[in-house]
Amino acid sequence: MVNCATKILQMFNRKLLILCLSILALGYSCRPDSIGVTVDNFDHAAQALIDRDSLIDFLESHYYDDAIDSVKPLVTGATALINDVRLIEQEVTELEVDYKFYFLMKNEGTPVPDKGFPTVMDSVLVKYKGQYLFNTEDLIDFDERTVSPVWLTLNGVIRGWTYSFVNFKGGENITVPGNGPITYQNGGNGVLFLPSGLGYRNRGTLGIPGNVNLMFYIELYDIVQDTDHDNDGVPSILEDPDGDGDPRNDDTDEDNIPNYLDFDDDGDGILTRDEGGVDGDPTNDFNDPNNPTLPDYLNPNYPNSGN
Ligand SMILES: [Ca+2]
Ligand SMILES: [Ca+2]
Ligand SMILES: [Ca+2]
Ligand SMILES: [Ca+2]
Repeated sequence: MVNCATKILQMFNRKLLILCLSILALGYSCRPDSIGVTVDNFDHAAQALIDRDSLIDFLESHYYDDAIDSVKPLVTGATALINDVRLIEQEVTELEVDYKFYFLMKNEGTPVPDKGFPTVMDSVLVKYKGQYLFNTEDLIDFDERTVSPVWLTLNGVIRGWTYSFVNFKGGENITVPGNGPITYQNGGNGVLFLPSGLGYRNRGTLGIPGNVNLMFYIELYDIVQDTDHDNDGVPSILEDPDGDGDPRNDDTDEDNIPNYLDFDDDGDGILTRDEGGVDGDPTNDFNDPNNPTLPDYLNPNYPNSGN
């Protein structure tokens, strides 16, 4: 946390600070090397199987009541969530464990202007309400934000959120200029059903026990397209030189600051944004004849030496 705070102060980036505090509110530190995850001897694969069964039990024994926008115990004549045509199942591998998670897609979202889907690194403006499944019957509220939306960044929240929100789009900002509350219409809207392994895992967090499945009512209002955490001209989603889709694990100059938070990605003393040529885009400059496929901003030998 000391490193994180120092970096944030160095960045003088108020928005990032707000994001970081929001992440902390969700029970996560912003240590970039291991966001919310600690190595332990817990059998996460076994827990994933337990969670898979209990999530399916829950989806078989509950339904979504459209009239009151609420998940309720199944009643005669209602369609169980597991059979609801709006329920989508996805699989993901996280830290070498296979997980299934589910979401009820009520509305995908109709953004105006069209910003498309967020990436796993983008900032999102959301409203949500969270509950955890105490058992297959009982839901416990642990969080509620129904008054005003909050900005979060999808690389810094529980992984179930990261993987779910990329399926939704934002809406249209209809806030009255000058004095109105922030108001959106036609945003993405759904309910997430997440195994503990994509939530707070075996450790839990403030107010949430370990090994509990989570349910969230979510609304996605807006996104920051091509979120650029370090404002160096390279969108965070592209600061992924190893190409595994996860920019959190890339640190070209090995200074313990991942590239997406690093102003000088190759550590050559020249800021990445100053290695972007006339168009300001660092991703399309390849000037080292000895290494013509490596962009200058990731090449510590260009332009300083070795040429
Ligand atoms: Ca960047
Ligand atoms: Ca990566
Ligand atoms: Ca960078
Ligand atoms: Ca540099």
